[in-house]
Amino acid sequence: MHPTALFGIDGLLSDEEREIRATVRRFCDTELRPHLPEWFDEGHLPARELAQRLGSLGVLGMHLEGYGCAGMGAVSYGLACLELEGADSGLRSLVSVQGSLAMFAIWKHGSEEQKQQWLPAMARGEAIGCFGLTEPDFGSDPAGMRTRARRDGSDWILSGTKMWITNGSIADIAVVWARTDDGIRGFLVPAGTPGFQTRDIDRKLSLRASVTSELVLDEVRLPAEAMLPQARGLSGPLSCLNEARFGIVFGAIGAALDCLEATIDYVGQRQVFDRPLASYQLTQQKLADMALETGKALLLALHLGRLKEAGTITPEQVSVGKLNNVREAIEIARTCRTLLGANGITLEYPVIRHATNLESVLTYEGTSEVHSLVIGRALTGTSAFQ
Ligand code: TGC
Ligand code: FAD
Repeated sequence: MHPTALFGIDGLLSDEEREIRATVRRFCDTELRPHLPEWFDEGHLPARELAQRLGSLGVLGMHLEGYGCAGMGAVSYGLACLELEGADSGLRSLVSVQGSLAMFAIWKHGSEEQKQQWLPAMARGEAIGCFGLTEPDFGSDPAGMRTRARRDGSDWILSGTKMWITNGSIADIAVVWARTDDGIRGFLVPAGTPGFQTRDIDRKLSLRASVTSELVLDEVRLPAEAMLPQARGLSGPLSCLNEARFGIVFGAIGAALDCLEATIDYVGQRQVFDRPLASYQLTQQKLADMALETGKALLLALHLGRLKEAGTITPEQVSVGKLNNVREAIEIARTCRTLLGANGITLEYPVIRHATNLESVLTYEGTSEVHSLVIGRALTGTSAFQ
């Protein structure tokens, strides 16, 4: 029995949602899964080619309305993230950063000209975006950012460094957040603008099938219309994070389920002390606990998806989902690894790849500690960040 069948999850989905899930699943099975061990091993992703295939699939900015985007519901988007992250967190990251961070920033905060210029091409995967908020010294606390934008006539001059930026070196357009005399503002920086350089972060042991880069802005001159007119203050970038965090609420379950499915299969085959590993009570207890946490996480994700579709979801509720589901997913990946024994440390099985990927997922889009403190602040009315 599939772990989600224990919870009757399919009955909670519409025909269209099940169809989207099946379509993305087929894409992952045929176009991604066969290549992932190699991409992960080599630390290389054919991102530009994949972006176009993901654009044809219709998942880039799929939850946005207009400008060539599919205008799907939140649950459909979540299920696509679940399937993609079931293949690899790096693939979900590519889609999250494109649709929920870069495209959403332009869709929500951009001018009509910026939307027309970038969104249709980004939805097709012909233009790739990245989102530069984090800096070397300011990750959890982006309010401290040092990247600065100053006026020179009607132009803007940007200087600073952004760190850990997904898709950074392959992006055609970078959404860069910078401090101005008027507070934090967002800017669209096209690749190749003089003074703008990127450098990939190599030797990662997590999210190896994903491009992660440093962005260096050295007196980058931009026209006035490069600024996102509707974003003012830290709430601008944080509003985008809500979108990407929501995708992770679903995505993390995909990684957990992929581990669990591989492990259920493995313990049925593996003989220890002359019996299948599946026949031992300790094994079954681990499997039952993991199935419970996976199903509970999926129910939580679906509930948050319905709140999002109703337009009532709050950032604190997204924090509840991100904290719980990533924390449980990483625990499940580690437990699955124990059941696979030594085989669990190789790329022959997806488990160690998901486990190491989830270390990044636990950290990015707000660390588990940041989300605990967001929830603590909501419960007590007192901020413990400082
Ligand atoms: P705080 O005083 O709480 O808020 C400042 C202003 O922002 C508003 N706000 C939000 N608005 C929308 N959504 C949210 N989630 C919001 N949280 C806060 C708030 O109302 C206020 O607005 P206003 O109008 O009154 O000025 O700010 P703070 O400095 O105390 O910080 C709060 C904190 C720590 C929660 C925030 O800084 C935070 O979330 N830090 C974590 C940073 C983070 O998550 N970075 C992610 C970078 S992108 C990334 O990791 C991509 S990974 C790739 C992938 O997704 O695959
Ligand atoms: P720090 O903020 O230095 O945190 C270190 C530790 O201190 C953590 O455990 C943290 O929880 C804890 N901590 C921090 N503040 C407190 C506190 N007040 N109380 C208690 N504990 C605290 N960023 C982008 O802008 N765009 C991207 O596309 C992007 N992609 C990423 C891709 C990858 C693979 C990774 C790993 C990161 C990416 N990031 C991106 C950056 C990511 O968002 C940051 O790493 C994250 O926000 C944490 O910041 P930090 O690494 O500087 O850790």
